[in-house]
Amino acid sequence: MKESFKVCFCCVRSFKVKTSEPPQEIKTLFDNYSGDGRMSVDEMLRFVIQVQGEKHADSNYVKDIFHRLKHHGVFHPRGIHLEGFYRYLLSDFNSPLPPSGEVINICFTLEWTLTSTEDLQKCLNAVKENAFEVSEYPVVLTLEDHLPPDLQKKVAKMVSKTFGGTLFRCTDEYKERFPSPETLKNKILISTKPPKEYLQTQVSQTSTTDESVKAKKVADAEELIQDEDEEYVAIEYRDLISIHAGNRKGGLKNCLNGDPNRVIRLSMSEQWLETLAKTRGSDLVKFTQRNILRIFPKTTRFDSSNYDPMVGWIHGAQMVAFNMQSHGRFLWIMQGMFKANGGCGYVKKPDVLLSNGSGGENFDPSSKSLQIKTVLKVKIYNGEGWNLDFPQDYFDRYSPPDFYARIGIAGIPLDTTSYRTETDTDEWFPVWDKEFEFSLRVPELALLCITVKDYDSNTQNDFAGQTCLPLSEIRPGIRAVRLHDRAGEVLKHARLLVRFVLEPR
Ligand SMILES: [Ca+2]
Ligand SMILES: [Ca+2]
Ligand SMILES: [Ca+2]
Repeated sequence: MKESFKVCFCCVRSFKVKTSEPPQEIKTLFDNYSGDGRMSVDEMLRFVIQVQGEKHADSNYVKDIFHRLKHHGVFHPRGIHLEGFYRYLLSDFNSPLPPSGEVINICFTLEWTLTSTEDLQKCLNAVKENAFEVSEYPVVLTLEDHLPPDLQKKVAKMVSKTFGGTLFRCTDEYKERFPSPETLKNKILISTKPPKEYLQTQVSQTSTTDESVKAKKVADAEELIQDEDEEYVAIEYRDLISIHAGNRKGGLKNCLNGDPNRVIRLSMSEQWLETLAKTRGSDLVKFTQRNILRIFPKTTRFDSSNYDPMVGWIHGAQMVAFNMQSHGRFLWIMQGMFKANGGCGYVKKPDVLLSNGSGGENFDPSSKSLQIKTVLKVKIYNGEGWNLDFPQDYFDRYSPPDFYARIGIAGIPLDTTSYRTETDTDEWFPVWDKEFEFSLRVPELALLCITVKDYDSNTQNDFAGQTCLPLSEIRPGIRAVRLHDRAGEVLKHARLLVRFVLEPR
């Protein structure tokens, strides 16, 4: 078959069209695990256990796979052919992450002005109705308010009445130690105060392009900030607050000292974090063992771009605030991280951040002496599906796309690295057959990031899909890696066939 691109009235370029074909290694595996060109349930079970590493699989599991393949029209009662086997490998039910319940992403953008308590009531009702739709884990509501005491009382009443028993109230037993998300299941927590970063974000979203006007607005906004401990906070309102914001009056130098008598939430800008990470990495880790650390974007990000969330996570920061409206690598890393734990929105910190070394020392993500713990081998065989997701001339006007893949690790500095495949020129079904090896010191904190692009010699390469996967949950074996668009929405067809091997050292 041929594919034609019309260049002008009289000129047409034609390209031979291949289809998605099983790579040689897949054919060999099929031969090894099948007799007379068909793979039976028992043979498939052996493959699933030995190659895919699914030790607990049984024949019902394989029968279920066969059943699902019926919809692809590649099923035979006595076993599957090579085509069926290849379709199984590339199918949605052969994901590199463990199967989880369907996750619905709910994103609220709420703007409430003082003029209407009706709107607030609507918001509170919406939160109440949907808070535990996806997971039972707690919902933290940060009230970005600037209210006089009489209105605080009013809000306190509304919040208490709406949420009733689901509202978590911080009793004395929790003053020195935050309860775990497990204990807080089905609870709503209120966090304040009107954080500086909120005001700054508001300023940064104003339409003016005059930097001096913006700087003035930032200064004005900062002056408006009231300390949470100031007396005029209504008692009813204070009682609702279960996560108390600490203040940063001690400055950069003293902010990590903490308070032995109570746990706090500290908000710090990405710049503070970067400065502290350079010289006081293990102090940050220690601070976040007891307290909550929240990172927010620096005020000069007027374009709502994002910063690298890894810096916060590898130091144990529990909340890393993001601009969800701007796309790019850092947003993909954020989305990748939260694919873990069934996509419920909470990811447990690895032990390395919670426990101390034999000498009582805290983990330092920038240490140069960390030992290699795991070697990850990733083989990218090929890819398919772009011809179904994109128009013929989407990537190149007069020829099929020239795909290459970039594959890398986001993690602690020593683990962070990336490689790329060769470019497969003029091919909708790229074949790379290339293996990459990663030596990892802290695999618990690593994400595997893959981006596919169309190579262009004269212009910027075109984006063709991406994914980030939490390494801690990657299932070994040959897997179908689905790709997502810039915003993180999964593409319907585009996917890669990839083999993962994890070797402990
Ligand atoms: Ca192009
Ligand atoms: Ca091309
Ligand atoms: Ca191209």
